[in-house]
Amino acid sequence: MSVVPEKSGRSSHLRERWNRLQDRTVRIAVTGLSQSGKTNFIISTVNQLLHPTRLPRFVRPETGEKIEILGTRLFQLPDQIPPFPYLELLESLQHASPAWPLPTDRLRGVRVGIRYRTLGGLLSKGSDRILYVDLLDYPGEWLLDLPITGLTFQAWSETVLEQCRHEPRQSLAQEWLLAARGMNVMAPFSVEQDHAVQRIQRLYTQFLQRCKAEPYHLSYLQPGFFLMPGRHEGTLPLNFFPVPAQDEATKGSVYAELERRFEAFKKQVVGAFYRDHFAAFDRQIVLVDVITALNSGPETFRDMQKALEVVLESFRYGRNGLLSRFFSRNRIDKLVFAATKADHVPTPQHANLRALLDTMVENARATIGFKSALRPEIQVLSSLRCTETIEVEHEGHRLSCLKGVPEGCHEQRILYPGEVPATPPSSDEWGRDRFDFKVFLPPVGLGSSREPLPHIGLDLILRSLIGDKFQ
Ligand SMILES: Nc1nc2c(ncn2[C@@H]2O[C@H](COP(=O)(O)OP(=O)(O)OP(=O)(O)O)[C@@H](O)[C@H]2O)c(=O)[nH]1
Ligand SMILES: [Mg+2]
Repeated sequence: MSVVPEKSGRSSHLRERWNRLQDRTVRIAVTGLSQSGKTNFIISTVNQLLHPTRLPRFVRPETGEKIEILGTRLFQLPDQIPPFPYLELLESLQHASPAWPLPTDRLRGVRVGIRYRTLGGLLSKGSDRILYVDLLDYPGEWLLDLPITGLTFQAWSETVLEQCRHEPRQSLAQEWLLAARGMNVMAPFSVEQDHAVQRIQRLYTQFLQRCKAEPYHLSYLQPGFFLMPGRHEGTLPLNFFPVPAQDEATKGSVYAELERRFEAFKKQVVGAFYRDHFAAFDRQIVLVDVITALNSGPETFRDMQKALEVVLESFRYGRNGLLSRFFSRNRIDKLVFAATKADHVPTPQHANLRALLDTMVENARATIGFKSALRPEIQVLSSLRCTETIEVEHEGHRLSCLKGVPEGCHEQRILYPGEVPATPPSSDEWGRDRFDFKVFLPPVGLGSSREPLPHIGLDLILRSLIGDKFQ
């Protein structure tokens, strides 16, 4: 199978606008913090769409007429967004020794065209229609930077320094804090000073990386663009770090230069993302790896809760919201949150997983006073199902267990993974190593199957994201 490039230039631009007017393109943005499952979601979604006979039944929303899908095809996006390498990634998953995708730190996209017609009713006599489904993969870390745009350099610095007074950040922050305190930020800015700034910025970024990595898995880390710089890597607007407030920042000082770069970061990095990309998204799915957060303990879990509050800010439209700085019109009309890697727990626990994410999102909504007509929908998802649920008799009880190949093993095992709580655990409930959900490897032999990739919940998510777009 090949990917058909969409023609660029004026005619394609006009066709693009016409398609949009006709509601024939739906641009779905896929995000989530790193390793939440974005790339796998896009691989599997494209794969399901390219197996049209196995897609869920769609109906025309106004009339209930059935939709017949005549064929689907892969395209490149018509704009300048780098292509999502679907075929390459699928090949790796389907290899005799399957490999998960490598981490990605920038925006990428792919388009699937769905040719269809309505069955019965007047329109069946008309011509076929095409719905273009654009899927864009971008790091959720970028959404964490929206609140920064409402802060001064001093206010933002104080927020970060306050966070660093608590564990585990306090211990992890020692190196950059020591270096930052050793710098005279009131000194005149010079090439030598710039060298020192770069060094401290690197130490600060390493601190964020350590917070994000094993075993902490913290989520609320700013600026998210330091962790996922994408095309801004190494540029000046990313070259600053938080500094304690100064009585008077003299013109030409290091402090004044850091402040200037911070302001440039707000406009040229965060602003550019919201203006150039976010403003064009029609629908958004946010992937949340609740299971890894449970495994990592109470601090990580609470941190993820805080990150969810910040992520929701990007969907709070209105004249006074932070978003109104970048665009005026509300475009995203559907917002889905999905708990990923649901195959790490047996099927009977999916209801709890869903309820847990629902409560987390509801708590985030309540905390930030999110009262939008855009009500988040909650789903449970495994883009690539790596396990099977089986019932096992144990000491007179029936236990739902998982069969699959856990990471570090070479053969299938049957494991009882423990239970997912339906609500966030209270302080007493956390206990030592309370949760220990295992990671499973992709199934072998996917390449020889004519079936689409095995999944959990993708059909429901697809119905929700594109079902009403068949006209
Ligand atoms: N068992 C299982 N593991 C999954 C699934 N989806 C993702 N994973 C695991 O999660 C890891 C990250 O998945 P990706 O799709 O690369 O996640 P991402 O959000 O694109 O990650 P970054 O690009 O690093 O931000 C994979 O390497 C797998 O280990 C799934 O459906 N089932
Ligand atoms: Mg990725």
